[in-house]
Amino acid sequence: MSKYPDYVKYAASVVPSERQIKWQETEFNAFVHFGMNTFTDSEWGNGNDDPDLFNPEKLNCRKWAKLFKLSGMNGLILTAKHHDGFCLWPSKYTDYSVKSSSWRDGKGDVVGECSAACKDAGLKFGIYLSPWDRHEASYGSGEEYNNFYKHQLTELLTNYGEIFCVWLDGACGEGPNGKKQEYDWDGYFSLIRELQPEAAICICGPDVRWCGNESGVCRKSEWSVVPYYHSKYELISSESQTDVSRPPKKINPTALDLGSRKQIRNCNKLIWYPAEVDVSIRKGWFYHTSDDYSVKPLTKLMDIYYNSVGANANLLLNIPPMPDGTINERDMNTLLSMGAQLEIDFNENLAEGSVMTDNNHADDAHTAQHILINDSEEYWLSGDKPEGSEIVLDLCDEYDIDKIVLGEHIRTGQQIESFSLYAKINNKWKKIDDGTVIGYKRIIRFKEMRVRYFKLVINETRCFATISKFEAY
Ligand code: FUL
Repeated sequence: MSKYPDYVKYAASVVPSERQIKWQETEFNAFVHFGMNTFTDSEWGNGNDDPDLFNPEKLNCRKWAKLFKLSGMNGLILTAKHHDGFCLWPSKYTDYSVKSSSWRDGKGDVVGECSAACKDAGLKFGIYLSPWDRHEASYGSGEEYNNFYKHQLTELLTNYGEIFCVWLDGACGEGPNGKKQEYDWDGYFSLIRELQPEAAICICGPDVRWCGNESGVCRKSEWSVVPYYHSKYELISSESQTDVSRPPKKINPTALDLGSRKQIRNCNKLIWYPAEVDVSIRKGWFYHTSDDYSVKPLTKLMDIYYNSVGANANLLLNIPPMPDGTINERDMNTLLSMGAQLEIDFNENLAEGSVMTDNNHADDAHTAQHILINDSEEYWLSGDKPEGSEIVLDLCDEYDIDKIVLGEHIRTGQQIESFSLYAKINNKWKKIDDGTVIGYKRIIRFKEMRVRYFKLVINETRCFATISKFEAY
């Protein structure tokens, strides 16, 4: 009889879809909250503002895209429509859009300009389309509104090239007497799948999980395999924001562990549901002059990066443009220094061209040396008894190192449950760190030390173990 309980074997067999892998590989993306709220100095507009207020005189999405690219980002998600219902593209299905403003004589299209700018800059492009719509008269009617929403989705998913992500949030601030709309989530999802099969449906959707707060942190152990019910839209909506003045700052203390053995033991359906951390560079999601002094400093942004991208989650950092359509100098300078810092931090992988050995591998095609081949399909795979496996990295000389980057070959699932990292100091192995989740990426930071050898020990796994990244900086 196998030593692994069935529920562990089941968890070990859950793998990501290709679209989830592609999404995960984007790692760090920009969120752009821009719309009517930008001009009314608000966060949640009521849907009754004059379209003429929308007038971003100096809008040039190429400048946004260039800045985000220089900041180390790989994609951009634009709020095509926020809760107030004002559309940044000339939708055929409502007049509450750019076409009713005198901006560019009603011929402007922010979504079009932004998607073209992203394409040119080599960024992926995604859309946020708020299901909650405070302007649309059919909102609350049920089917009529669902059809309206699907028409808008269709416009966005057919006219603007490849979309890598559709970001749906569950926020709704309708009070007890407000209009309640029964969203046809399943209908939305199948339409997205039909029109853009590669697009990840995030947050109120089956592909990507919200980390549970808006302050830029994820869990210490951010499992990608979690009980299926975490992806149920009723649950996600019920936990979403209902009050504009109270953005969720902390992860619900009862939801700090989603995927350990304890959480999955009695669960009959599991899902690959990786986490995303969304946070604004400023206090608000939209631009407010009064937030100009709340721009997060570089050190904070770098911590957020290491605690998300470095902890098996993607980072979606919001940068809200000003009413003239440009990005404030403070945000711009901080972002540029973040891009430069990332370049410095990951300037040269000193593990390249070095030697990796192991005490256990499945076959000759999966020895530790395969980790060093620059191809995500080359990886180390444990043989029998993965617990206690060791991989030794020999840098062939001593270097000053302060970061090790590890990654599992997630295409074969998430397996590692506990690991330890050692460095050889004065001929003795010294433990640098212990951890649980590695997943797609785990960055371990420590005080700089002069080292030639590192050793990774796999203490516990689900059914086997893989490593596809072991880098030193
Ligand atoms: C929330 C919204 O209510 C906020 O305004 C913002 O768009 C955030 C990203 O999602 O649910």
